[in-house]
Amino acid sequence: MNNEQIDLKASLLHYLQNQLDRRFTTEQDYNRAVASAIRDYLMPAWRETLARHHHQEKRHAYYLSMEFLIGRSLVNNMQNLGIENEVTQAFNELGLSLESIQQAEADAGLGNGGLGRLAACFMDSCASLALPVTGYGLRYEYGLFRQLIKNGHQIETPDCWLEFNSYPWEVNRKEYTCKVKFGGHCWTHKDPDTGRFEVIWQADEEVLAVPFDVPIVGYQNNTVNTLRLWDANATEAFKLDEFNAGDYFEAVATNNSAKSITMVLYPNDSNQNGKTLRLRQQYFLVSASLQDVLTHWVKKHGIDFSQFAQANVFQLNDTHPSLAVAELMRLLIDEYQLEWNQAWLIVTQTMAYTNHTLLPEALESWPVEMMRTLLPRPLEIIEEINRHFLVQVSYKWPGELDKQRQLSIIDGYGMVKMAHLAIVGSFSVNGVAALHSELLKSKLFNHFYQLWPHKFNNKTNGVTPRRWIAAANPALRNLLNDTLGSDWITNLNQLEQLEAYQNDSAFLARWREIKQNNKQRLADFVAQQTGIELNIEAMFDVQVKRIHQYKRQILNVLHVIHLYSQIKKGQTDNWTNRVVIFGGKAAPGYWMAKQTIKLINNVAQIVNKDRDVGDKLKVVFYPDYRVSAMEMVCPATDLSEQISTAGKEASGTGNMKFMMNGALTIGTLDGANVEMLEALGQQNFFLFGLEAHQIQALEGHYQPQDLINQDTDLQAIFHLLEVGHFSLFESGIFDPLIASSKDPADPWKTLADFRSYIDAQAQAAQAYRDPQAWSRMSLLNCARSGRFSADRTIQDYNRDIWKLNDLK
Ligand code: 26Q
Repeated sequence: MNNEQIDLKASLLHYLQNQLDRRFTTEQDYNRAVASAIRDYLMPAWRETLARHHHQEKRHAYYLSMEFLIGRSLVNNMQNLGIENEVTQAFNELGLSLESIQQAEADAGLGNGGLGRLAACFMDSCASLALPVTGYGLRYEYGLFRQLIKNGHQIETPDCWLEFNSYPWEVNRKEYTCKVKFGGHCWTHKDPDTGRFEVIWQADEEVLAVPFDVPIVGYQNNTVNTLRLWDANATEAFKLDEFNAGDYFEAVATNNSAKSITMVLYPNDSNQNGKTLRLRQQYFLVSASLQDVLTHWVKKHGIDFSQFAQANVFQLNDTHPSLAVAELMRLLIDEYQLEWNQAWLIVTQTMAYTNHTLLPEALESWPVEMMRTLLPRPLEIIEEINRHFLVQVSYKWPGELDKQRQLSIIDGYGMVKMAHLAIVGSFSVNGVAALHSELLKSKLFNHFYQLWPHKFNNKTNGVTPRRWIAAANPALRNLLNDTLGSDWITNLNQLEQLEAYQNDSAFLARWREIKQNNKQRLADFVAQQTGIELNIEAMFDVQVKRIHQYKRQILNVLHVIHLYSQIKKGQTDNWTNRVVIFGGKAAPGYWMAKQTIKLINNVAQIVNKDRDVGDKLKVVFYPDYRVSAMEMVCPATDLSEQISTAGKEASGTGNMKFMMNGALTIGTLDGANVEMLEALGQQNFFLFGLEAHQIQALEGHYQPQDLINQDTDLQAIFHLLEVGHFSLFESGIFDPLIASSKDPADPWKTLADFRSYIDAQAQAAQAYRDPQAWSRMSLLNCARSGRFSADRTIQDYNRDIWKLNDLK
């Protein structure tokens, strides 16, 4: 302990004794006390990291994201600080259980799914690699909704994760508050002194952006990076105006309209909803963050921006923050008097865009007229960027007007295409898995690729082994430490050394014992939550992720019904018992996804209460799936379901968490599955289904009814569904779901992959019957997961895009 550091136990006691009445101390109170003590403890390292960033004239990267799906922080922060033993001991001495206090921490659910969790994993890796990277996001008062299941239906309730409107890990930095403009109009004015034409944006609303900083602790390296989350507030000036006018209620309403910007996270993850409030959120994030960076720059360098592009890089997490392209132009030109070309050079040398989806319905576009009302000046700049850009297009393809039409940032329907803005304004455009990046070049952004091939690159996703192995699976962590030493935590390729044990039966028995214990932990939790008793000798077959048609939970359900129907027919020779676990949230407005949840629950009801079925098959819907749920689920999984329609899942990251924890995968050649298979070899992966190009070739020729006619298993399944076996008193409720999978226009081609999926499932069941062989494959999955560490991903971003020096 260096002298600046505080005595943890004394500090903990201090926070505990500040409770006025100990009789009413709850686990939340203990949690807050220990979090506060640890936050104090990490303060010196945080301050030093900030000072290093400030004093060293080095490049700095900013990760701009509408989502950071952090989850809980206590265990991770203790682990990364290396103070687990000290804190545990202090707790023991106080007669308290650390375990239950850990569970009392609410998940910080400031994200929907993969994209938001990726941002959180990246923050961990950047800090652990001592890279100067700051995250910028929004401090939503309500994170992703909590999911209740009532009568099999999803019910959404608000996620009040901020107890008494505060978060123990954050620090309010109100001294860095800035103002963000909305609405009003612009006019041009000639500066009488300089003769320069200037645009004045007279806004009719200004909102305060108040930063709250969250520490991001690097793994035992004295580095604490910053995640800065903005909270929206009404400006005093506006309130005063209203009060002077005597309208008390109007004043309060103004306040509410400002506050509403960071009130709640939009809960759709693959569909844009076009709401004005979402656009306000996006601009609020971008404007506050860029002002923050520029203010800091000007304090240090004055208004000399000649070195700005050498010193700063912005990574845009999807198009959600792509207004940054226009906003950086605006600030440089309107606030700091740069010329258009100077400013454009800076923007196009500092912006880098990551795409996370190929689904057309998820590509963002905003009506020009909505932008004109809300963001008149940024819109003018976008229009000007587009004019310059279309000239470039016309040089590349002279006379080809359709090229201009296809590439234009503003389309013929008066919509601003945010991906086009992001590509035009960035020096780097990347996808998140090899296949995905190839499809971006050959399909979605092909014309842009022809124009600027050098911009396009791939950065296969990864996940942090600190959270997803060391913290989530302590038994595995201990085994790895005992066997390999502890270097794997920061150098995941070290896991390769596990291969030496692949034929060691004693080692494989320990391997299996860890899995069985983790399954018991999950089974206990499921029993307590749902009353369903699980037998841990059964194969735990898990699909947890957002509910979406492209992810094909329905295909999994068809398999479950197939198993059920086999059991009912007595076709159970060489049977492998299974527990099939589903978890995930549906966007509240996505009716088909919500029906899927209902179907899973109805099937579970029928299957679980059937005495003929018993332990042969159990079906569980795990309610309110979230980060902390995955921490319990992935170490307990035998078989991981990664069954999206090929060409639709950009990468997937849950697939990697399962692999690291020794689950085998049943999956299609989609997203990062392709690279997992490459690392594993076909013998260690249950591959099925059509490839992306075959799915495309099916377009226009897909005949699901023919597939049903050829397949008696499919017929049996549809028979049960259609006679209402799973909807006895809810006649017809699943008709639309059934109809969509039988529709020749089904974009997800579920039935095209049915037969090969059922066959792959049978192989998995067969393989599970040989525990030693299964454990060997399980071990190889872990051993070969090294390249899916987010540390590798971040090193790739840094080598090719950010070019930062580490500050070790
Ligand atoms: C857009 C506009 C308006 C409202 C909401 C949205 C919105 C919000 C979130 C659109 C998309 C998202 C999230 C997308 C997402 O999570 N994509 C996933 O990103 C992962 C990380 O790269 C990939 O692994 C997954 O394949 C991809 O689906």
